[in-house]
Amino acid sequence: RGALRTLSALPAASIVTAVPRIARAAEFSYKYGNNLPVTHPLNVRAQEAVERIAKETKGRVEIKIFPNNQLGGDTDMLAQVRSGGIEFFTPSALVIATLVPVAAINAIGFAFSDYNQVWGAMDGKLGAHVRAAIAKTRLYAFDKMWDNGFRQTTSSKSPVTSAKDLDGLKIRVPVSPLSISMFKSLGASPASLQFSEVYSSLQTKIVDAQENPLPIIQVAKLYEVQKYASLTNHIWDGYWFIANGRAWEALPGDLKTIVAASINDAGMKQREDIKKLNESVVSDLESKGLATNRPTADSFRAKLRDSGFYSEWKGRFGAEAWGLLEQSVGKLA
Ligand code: X2X
Repeated sequence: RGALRTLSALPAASIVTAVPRIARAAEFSYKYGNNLPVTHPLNVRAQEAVERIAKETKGRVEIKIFPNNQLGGDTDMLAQVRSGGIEFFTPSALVIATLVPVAAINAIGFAFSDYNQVWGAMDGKLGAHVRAAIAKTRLYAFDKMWDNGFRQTTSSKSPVTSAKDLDGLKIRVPVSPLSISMFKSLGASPASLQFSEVYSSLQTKIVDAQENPLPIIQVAKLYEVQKYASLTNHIWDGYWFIANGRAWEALPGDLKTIVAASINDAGMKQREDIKKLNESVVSDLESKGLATNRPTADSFRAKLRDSGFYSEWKGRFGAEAWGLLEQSVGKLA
C-alpha cells in the first residue's frame, strides 16, 4: 500500500519519460466506413483529409478508413454509425433516406440539369433543410456534400434509347424506396441490392442492368460484366459525410473546427475530381468495350409525369422541401 501511494504521488511526467518514445495513442480514435473502391476520388480525398486531421490536431484525432464495404454493406454501416460502432460514414442520399426520407429529394428523376443547379441547391437552402432532418436522428452531417454523380444506366442486354427499352428490364437499384418507385414507374423490374453485391449479381445474371455514375462503373470495373452504357442522367446523387452524434459532440471545439474544415475542403476537391473524370471517363469506358449512347430525357420524363411519380413524391417529401427543390430547378409537378 505504502509503495503504491508513493508511486501515485510521483509527478506523472517522471513516469512518462521513463517509457520509450513510441507513438502516443490518439485521444480520439475514430473509424470511417464507405462503400467505394480505394481508387475512387472519395477515398483519395478522404485519405488526404484524415492525414490533415492527424497533423493539425497533433495526433489527437486519428481516423482509420475502411473502404470498399470492408465493414459490411450500406445498411450495415448505417446501423453502425447510428450505434457508434463506427464514427463516420458516407451514405448516398438514396441510402440515408431509408432513415431520413427527405434526404432522397435530390434524387427525384430528371430534376437537376447541371452542376450549377446541384450545388446551388445542396450548398443552399435545400441542403440545409436535409441536414436539419439528419440532425434530428442524432447524426451530424458536414456542410459540404460529396459528389457521386449523375446516374447512368448499364445493361448486358441492349442499350436504353427511350423509356420503352426499360420495359420489364431486371435492373439493380440501391436500397432506396425512391429508386424502386422511379424504375417501377418507368416500367422496369427493379431489385434493391447493396452495392457490395452489384458486381456478382451482374456477373451471375441475377439482374441484367444497373445504374450508377460513370466514375463508379469505372473504378468498380462494372464494364467487365456489362455491355451497354446509356447516358440517361436520370438522378443526381451525392454522398452525405456523416458522424455519429455522440462521437462528434465528444470532440472539443478546436478539434471540431479542424475536422470539419478538413472534411469539407476535401469534399470540395472531390467534386472537382469527379468533374474532371466526367470529361475522360466515356472514352475510357468505350476503350474497355462498353458501347455508349445518349438518349434524350423526354420519353422518361413524360412517363414519370403520366404515371403520377412526381405528384406522389411531392406529397411524400412535403410542400416545404419540394418548394426548395423547385426554387433551384423550376416547376416539376
Ligand atoms: O449503391 C450504389 O449504387 C452507389 C454506390 O451509387 C451508392 O452508394 C448509392
